[in-house]
Amino acid sequence: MAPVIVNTTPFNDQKPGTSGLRKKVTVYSQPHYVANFVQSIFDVMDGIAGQTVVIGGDGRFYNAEAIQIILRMAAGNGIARVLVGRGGILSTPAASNVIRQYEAFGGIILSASHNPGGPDGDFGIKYNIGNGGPAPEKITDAIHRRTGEISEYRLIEAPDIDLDSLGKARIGEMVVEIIDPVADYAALMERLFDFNRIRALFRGGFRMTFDALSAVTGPYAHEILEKRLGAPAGTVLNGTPLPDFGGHHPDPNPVHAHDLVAAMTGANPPDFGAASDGDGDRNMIMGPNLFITPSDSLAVLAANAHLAPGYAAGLKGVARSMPTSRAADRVAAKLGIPGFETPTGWKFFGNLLDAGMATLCGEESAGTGSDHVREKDGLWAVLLWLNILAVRGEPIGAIMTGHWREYGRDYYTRHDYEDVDTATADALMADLRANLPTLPGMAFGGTTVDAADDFEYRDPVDGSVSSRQGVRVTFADGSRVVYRLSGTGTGGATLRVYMERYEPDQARQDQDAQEALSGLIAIADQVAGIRSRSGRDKPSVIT
Ligand code: VG1
Ligand code: CO
Repeated sequence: MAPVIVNTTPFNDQKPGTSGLRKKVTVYSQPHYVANFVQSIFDVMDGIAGQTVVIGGDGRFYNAEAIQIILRMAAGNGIARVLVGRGGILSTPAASNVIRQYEAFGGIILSASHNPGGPDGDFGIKYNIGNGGPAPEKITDAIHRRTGEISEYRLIEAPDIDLDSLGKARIGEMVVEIIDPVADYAALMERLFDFNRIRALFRGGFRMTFDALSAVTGPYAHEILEKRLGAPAGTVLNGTPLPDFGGHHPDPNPVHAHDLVAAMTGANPPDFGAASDGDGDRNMIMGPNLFITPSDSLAVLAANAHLAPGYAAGLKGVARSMPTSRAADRVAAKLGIPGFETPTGWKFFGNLLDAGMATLCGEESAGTGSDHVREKDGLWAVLLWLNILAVRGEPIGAIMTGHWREYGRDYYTRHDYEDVDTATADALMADLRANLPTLPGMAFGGTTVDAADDFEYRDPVDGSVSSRQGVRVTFADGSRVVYRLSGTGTGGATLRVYMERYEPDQARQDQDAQEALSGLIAIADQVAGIRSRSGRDKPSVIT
């Protein structure tokens, strides 16, 4: 069957950000918008014809419509076989696993992750390469260039495929296989973790709450936590994926995961609480009346990973994104393994994982993962915590406190100023960058600036350089402030300010983070003039 060639003209806004191309549904549903971007991916990915490609998404509004378009286009571009999660569903880590397990050429993941969904919400498309991970910058840059030149796309005209029934169908020559989105992923988790031990933990009365935020992890959590591990029914909250996430903002932080926070606060809360995000790659971890920062979580997981069968041989290295606290570095140093600092976004971990230089990776934004796939993985982090809790037999609060006593505590907070006028945010960053040479030596609130730079990363595997990744200011007392603009938003600009201070004194490790960091928070404002320039007197979100 010959493909139909459709004439088109470029859109000037198809530049992928930190994690794919995210736009409002109203932008994505314009005629040709999905097709232009997807054709640009196919045009850039030499050799994709004749290959297997994986397609799945987080189930948000427009997921199924986009998949039907992409399937016709895949057939029109000579793809031999497409694997699609039933219902169009694949969590991001599950998609990464399917790409690897079936040795696919790559995958197209439909998600705007932690951004809200629904007709007025966001949608996104991301391309992952054959290692299962997000396409590196070289490829996303090439896709963006292609979107500026595109003049036609190809498709095979065919009726919609039934995405809800397992099995095979065809579009022209191309085979479409609808697969179970959970089975392969659950089997991988059983190989990595001691399910018997975790089952025994639950049998002993251990209680947990998992908030799926009406997003993609519901079916995974029901199957793994309640069915395979025997956690009581009701452990999973908001476990049915909904196209608008039931109105939730599917971002697992203390502000948006309010059901989890409510369940974990007060008298007699469960022993352990967790939440994931829209596409299942993030995790939020709580103990009874206790929020564990993602930076601390990465450090504790690195220090204890050997207690899980999949990591019994030890770790090769630990990598964290630049704004993530340095708590993980302290664990790496003690273990005598390398610690890496990469720019924000999971795509920068891929080379380190492929080269066997790092085993665990993490970001302050609630992303943690390992070399089992090439994406961050929310449920994986929850299961690693459960495995550690089962083996150590201590409450999570005691494990956290013990960690601080051993390594010291890196007090940490991130302040987000959302929906700031783009010109204002750009000018603030430009002025910060312009002031970098004069900052060192300047005094602020009892301390002085030690060093200031704009983070540049040189990939140790392929030598590629990524510059302008965020302004870092370190102070003589060892504290640090990082400023960067978000690359995942779809309206205005979001300024992220990351602050941390190391506290080695055991007697001072149990304060509230906002109080412990109040001096540094004031300094961060002084250095960049956030309040005066943005007109905001406080951040929109504090995590
Ligand atoms: C944010 C986070 C970053 C994360 C990215 C994608 O990016 O800060 O750590 O990798 O989202 O996560 P930004 O550019 O907005 O700061 V996900 O779970 O939304 O795919
Ligand atoms: Co996500």
